[in-house]
Amino acid sequence: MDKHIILIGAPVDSGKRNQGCRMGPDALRVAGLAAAAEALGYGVTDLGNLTPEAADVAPVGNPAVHSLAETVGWTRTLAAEAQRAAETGMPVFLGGDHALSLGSVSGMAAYAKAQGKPLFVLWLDAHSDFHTLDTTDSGNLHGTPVAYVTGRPSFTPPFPAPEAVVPGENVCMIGLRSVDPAERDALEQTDITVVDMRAIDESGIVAPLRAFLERVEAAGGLLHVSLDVDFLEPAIAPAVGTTVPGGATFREAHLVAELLHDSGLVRSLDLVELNPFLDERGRTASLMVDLAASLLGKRIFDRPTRPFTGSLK
Ligand code: 4U7
Ligand code: MN
Ligand code: MN
Ligand code: MN
Repeated sequence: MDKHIILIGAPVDSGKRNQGCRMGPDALRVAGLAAAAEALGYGVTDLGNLTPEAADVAPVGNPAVHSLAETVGWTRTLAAEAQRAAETGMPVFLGGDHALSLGSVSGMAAYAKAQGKPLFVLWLDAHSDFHTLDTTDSGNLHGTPVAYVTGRPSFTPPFPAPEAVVPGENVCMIGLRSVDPAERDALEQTDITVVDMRAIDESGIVAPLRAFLERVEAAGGLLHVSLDVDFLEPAIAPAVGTTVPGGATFREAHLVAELLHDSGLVRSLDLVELNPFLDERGRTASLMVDLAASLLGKRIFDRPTRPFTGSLK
């Protein structure tokens, strides 16, 4: 298991109106994800691109919600695949828009529960994705997965009741800079850790990440990382429909990935919201692959993790 990666193509494009994320999994493959993992000593199994099971759902109260049946189908398919794949390796979900995390995270939560361990979730995103079916004005379901997996109301039915709910105290969001008022009000009622860009600017990105990782470690938890392209500064990662200025820099993002690797805690990963239709010569796909490689152990110098003191020996 330790050094085995299962690539799960999840060309989910139902979570928002602008299309193109369905091309994400293949762009991540073309950018060399499997080869990068193999170069780091991992065995790689690629399950190819999945298709959502058919779902028949009654309409919900909020008329803005769209592509509901397709998203429910994806959630069932991906939750089941997460549990299966986790038995043999580290599932890496190739998105696809962020609606895929309705399935990947709920599936990993069910897997963790079966292992008798708590699931923790690190949400790297400009957005909190904390809308319920009732509060979303856009009706875009890629803005809802954290609400679903933490057990907020409104989802069930039509979504399957999660086998295991992720407690808010097990969730840490880093990179926030676009949170809707309804999301903010709801977040304030939870124990979710929120690290917005202002906090990062004032205190740096390392301290809050380390504090969270220490909690995961102390609890003997499994960590799922969900990386939304819009976590990154749009100038370096343009291939996303929901750009918000002021994102994580190249260096911050790599540092996060390297610290995650060093923690040894990451059990599963989403790479989401890549829209290759909006990319420039593949640079966003390449950056996402490079970050995944850092998270899997790629480093510039093979050296102890203590700070550089003037000698590489
Ligand atoms: B993403 C938004 F209104 N909150 O609900 C919404 F700002 O997965 C954006 O993080 C959601 O990219 C973004 O539509 C979802 C909007
Ligand atoms: Mn998101
Ligand atoms: Mn986002
Ligand atoms: Mn987005």
